[in-house]
Order: sequence, then C-alpha cells, then structure tokens
Amino acid sequence: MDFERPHRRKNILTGEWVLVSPQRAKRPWSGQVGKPQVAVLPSYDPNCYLCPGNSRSGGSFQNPDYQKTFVFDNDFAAIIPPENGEVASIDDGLFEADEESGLCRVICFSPRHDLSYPLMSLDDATAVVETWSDQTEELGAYDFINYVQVFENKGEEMGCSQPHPHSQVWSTRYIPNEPQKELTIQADYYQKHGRSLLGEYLKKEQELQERIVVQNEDFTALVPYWAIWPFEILVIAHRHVGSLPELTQEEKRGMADILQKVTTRYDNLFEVSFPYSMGFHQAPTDGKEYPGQHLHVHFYPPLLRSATVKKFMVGYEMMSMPQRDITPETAAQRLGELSSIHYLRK
Ligand code: H2U
Ligand code: ZN
Repeated sequence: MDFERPHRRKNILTGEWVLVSPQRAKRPWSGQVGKPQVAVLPSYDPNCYLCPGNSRSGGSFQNPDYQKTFVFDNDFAAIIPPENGEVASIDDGLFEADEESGLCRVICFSPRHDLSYPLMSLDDATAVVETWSDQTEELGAYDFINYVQVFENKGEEMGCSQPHPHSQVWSTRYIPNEPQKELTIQADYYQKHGRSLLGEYLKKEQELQERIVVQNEDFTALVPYWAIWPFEILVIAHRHVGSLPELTQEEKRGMADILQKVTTRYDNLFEVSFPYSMGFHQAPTDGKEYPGQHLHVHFYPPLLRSATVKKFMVGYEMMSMPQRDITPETAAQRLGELSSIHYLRK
C-alpha cells in the first residue's frame, strides 16, 4: 500500500477508523494565526484558587499550607454521591436514563503556581503519580464507584480554567464511553489470544521503530498507528498491569519519568507550554476481573503547526470521521528528534 496516498487506519483499541491524507500536509493556510502568549507565572499567586493558603472560589474553603500534592473535592462537581443508596433507571425503549453517582476531585501537583509537570523534580513528579494511584484506590473502594478517570486538561486551548498545575479525577458508577469501548475490545482479544492486545501491539512497534518517541525501562511513548490528533501520544506500560495501584514503586517512578519525557518534548516542539488533555485508562473498580485491560495513558494535544495553529475537529470530523494530514510516523519522528532537555532549562 502507498501510505503517501489517502487511506484509513483502524484504531485497534476502539474499532474506529481515522482518515489519513498525507498529500494534504502541504496545503496553504490562510486561517487563524494567533499570537503565542508567553505568560510568566509567579511561584505564588494571591488570586489563585489553588495556591496554598488561598480561599477557593466561592470562599467556603481555604486551602491548607500544603507542601507536596494537594487533593480536594471539586467545589463544582459534575457527579455527586447517591442520596439514599437508591439509584433510579428508566428505559421504555425510546427514553433511557440512569442516575449517575460518584465523586470529583482536583489534584494540585505541588504548591508551586508556576511549575508544570516537566519542570518538577522527578521525586515530586513521582509524588503526583502516587497521588493518582492512591485516589484510584480510595475512590474505587466506594460501592457506588466503579470507574475512576484520572485526567489533566492543560492550557486554555483545552478549556483548563486554572493555570496552577493540577489534574482532576472523576469517578462514576457507570463505566464511561471511551474506556468501555477499549475494555470490550481488549477483553475480546484476550479471550481469543490469551495475551494483552496492547502488549502485542507494543512488541510490534518496538520491532518496527517507526512511531516510538521515547521510552524507559518500564514504559514506551509512541504516536499510535491510528492517531487522530497531530501529535497524539500513547504511553504503554511494559508490564501487563490493569491500573496504577498495581505498579511497583519503581514503576511509578518510571511513569513519572516517561510523562516528564513526553511533556518536555511537547513543550520543546513549539517552545511553548504545550496544551493537551491526557488521561489514564485503567481497569474498572467494580470487583470484576479485567484480564485484558492494559494500563495506558492517552495524550491528545490540539496544536498542529505552531504554538497557535491548532487542529479543528469540525466539518468532516464532526459529520463523518476524524482526519489527519501529517502521518503518525512523521509526527513521531519530529517529536523523537527534539531535545530531552526542556527549552526553559537551556
Ligand atoms: P480544569 O482542570 O479544566 O482547569 O478544571 C479545574 C477544576 O477545578 C474545575 O472542575 C475546580 C473546577 O470546578 N475548581 C474548584 O473546585 N474550586 C475552585 O476554587 C476553582 C476550580
Ligand atoms: Zn496557584
């Protein structure tokens, strides 16, 4: 097959297809060209809702004088615990609904208002991984919580509302759409082959060496064959584990290291604090076995050709299917060639 010609590729985790149009990467651009905004942040901002000692929005809560990571219940939670243990469901064939329940929390990476993940020390970055893992365990233990979604929205482009480095965790009774698709497919593969789908995929990628961006002993970061976003990255655990709490202490440090390596390259790409949404896909916490589930992290960054030109998911993407111009191989090569030292440290 001529991969320089338009083709579609299958996302083996979701079963969905992406249209790749490599011949189009050279098309002229007369659309939006914004200015890069280089905001220099203070290490403490008295007006920040997340900085230590400050009052949060609404004024009902005051943050403690925290030293490492800090977790609090989201003051504007999208999901709340059930009222009296009862959960309503309706389904008359046309109108179907289930009452949802759970907890939403915010996780501040550190007291430092200006310190994004790649710029933290490895120890402090590891503390963030430990907190994500602890939250997965703690929230997953509630009987009304069956799935724990840890994620980070970074940058205004991604709708991040607070510059203070933080992530979120939303936990729910129902397994959400995206992890559910992947769980089903991974379970089918495991049942058929007795092996992890992502484990097999990773082996193949390590053989081919076409899409790998960076790796360490415990994790590999690559631009998946089926990437939708221009510089999308998938981080795969080398060991077949289902979720963060199953990682050893050494692997948690390895996770922090690989995430720092990925985010450093992202920042170096356009010499800007690179926006993205990232999240962990883990095994549900409903007490059932998920032997096919393989821990991984998705990074979906919107930027395309500069610090300000982002990919729009509009038109054909909304109506039909996702489409990309530059190939995942080209994106992986560009990311892989970048310095491992953050541009602000040079
Ligand atoms: P982003 O990760 O998209 O920036 O969202 C930040 C979250 O922090 C958002 O869900 C919460 C918002 O509800 N938040 C609080 O709970 N308290 C505050 O004082 C500010 C923001
Ligand atoms: Zn702050």
